[in-house]
Amino acid sequence: MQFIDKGKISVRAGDGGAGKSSFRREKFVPKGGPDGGDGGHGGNVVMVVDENVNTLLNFRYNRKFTAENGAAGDRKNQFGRGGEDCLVKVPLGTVVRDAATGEILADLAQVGQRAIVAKGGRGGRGNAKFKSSSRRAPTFAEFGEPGESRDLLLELKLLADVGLVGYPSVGKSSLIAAVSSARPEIADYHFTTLTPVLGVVSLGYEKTFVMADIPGLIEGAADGVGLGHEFLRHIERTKLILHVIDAAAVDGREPVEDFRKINVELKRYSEKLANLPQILVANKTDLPQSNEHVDALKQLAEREGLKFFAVSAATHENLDALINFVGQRLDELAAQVEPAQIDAVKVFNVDKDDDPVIIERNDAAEFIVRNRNLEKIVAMTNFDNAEGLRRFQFIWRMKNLDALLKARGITEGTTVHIGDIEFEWHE
Ligand SMILES: Nc1nc2c(ncn2[C@@H]2O[C@H](COP(=O)(O)OP(=O)(O)OP(=O)(O)O)[C@@H](O)[C@H]2O)c(=O)[nH]1
Ligand SMILES: [Mg+2]
Repeated sequence: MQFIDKGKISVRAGDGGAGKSSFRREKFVPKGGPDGGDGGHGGNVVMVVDENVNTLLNFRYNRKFTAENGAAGDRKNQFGRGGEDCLVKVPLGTVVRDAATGEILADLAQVGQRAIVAKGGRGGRGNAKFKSSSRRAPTFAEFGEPGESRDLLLELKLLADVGLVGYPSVGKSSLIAAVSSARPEIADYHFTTLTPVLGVVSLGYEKTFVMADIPGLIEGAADGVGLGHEFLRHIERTKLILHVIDAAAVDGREPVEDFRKINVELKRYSEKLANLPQILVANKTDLPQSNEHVDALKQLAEREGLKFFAVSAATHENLDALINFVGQRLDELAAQVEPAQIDAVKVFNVDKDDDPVIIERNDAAEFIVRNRNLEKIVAMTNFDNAEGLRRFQFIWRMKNLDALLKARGITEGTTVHIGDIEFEWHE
């Protein structure tokens, strides 16, 4: 659809800080215990809905967002400082997808809403954490866990400010065509409009609002009769409803009765929809037979406390007054908006429960072991330290990797790659 704005960005969360390996050194304490502190947590990349951002334009020039790394731990059990989060400001209505899988990670529909799209790495544990009854002086400390990184697709769904509702053929599509550049199909049979259409209405320099035209409603719409309730959700998030009525009663309809019936359907569909402010728009006033109904509709609007406009989509009579009033009402409604209820921060983690060990061979007949958990441990292990190496070997045995490699025909001295490291395999 023409109103979808798109962007592609890369995000990288901060790595956890390295844990420290050190020992207490005090006067009169010749052999102090391990006192290396943990590294700090890496910063997250967080999307936040900002009402001052209206488009995804910024992401065409700025495509990389990186959060700060955690600081390393230090002696005397000092923990490293956590890395700062990286905040990415996006417009209301942004949908965030994982570029690799297409999976929707976040649907940001409220001002202030936040979503963590890349999680910072855990800080590495200092050697103080590895002390146990059997290992009183561990020299081993972990490196920090690498932060998540991923490519994201951003999509901005244009949310309509105003929705048009009414019976079929009352002139909803004619109205949107008259006030915007939208060009929906218009015809003298029912259900001409089959899918929602959005139109941007301009009120002079830099001031616009978005109007949504939906298929006509009939009795039973809330139950799915006609084109039904599927389309009502498109206007549930609008701020204002233009209730369009055929004042000329071209179909031999009863205009006042139509107004009631449509409102019953709206209410049956959702209380929220029924409670949206409405403006009553009597259309087709260019036709002489409208005269007898316009007064009745005007009185109806007075009784209901609604603003009333008698217009003609065909001759554009009174349409300027209508859209100027709508623009003004929208400004007022925006000013009195209650502080957004902000959803709890959602965390989207690439770590899945299923983490299979995958063994592949490269062109040089070397072995490549893929396993997210193991790769993470490789990144966090200091292999120059004998204890770190032993710990890695322990996890290696736990995952039964020797047997898996042997089943694939590994021989003495063959190179094995895991993440960034490689080593020679020996029985
Ligand atoms: N005379 C006159 N005819 C109008 C006016 N507005 C719409 N019409 C006619 O009414 C018929 C229906 O108009 P549409 O705009 O397609 O009505 P709609 O409400 O979108 O109808 P659905 O999409 O079927 O729900 C068409 O033949 C239009 O030309 C008007 O102001 N004056
Ligand atoms: Mg239509």
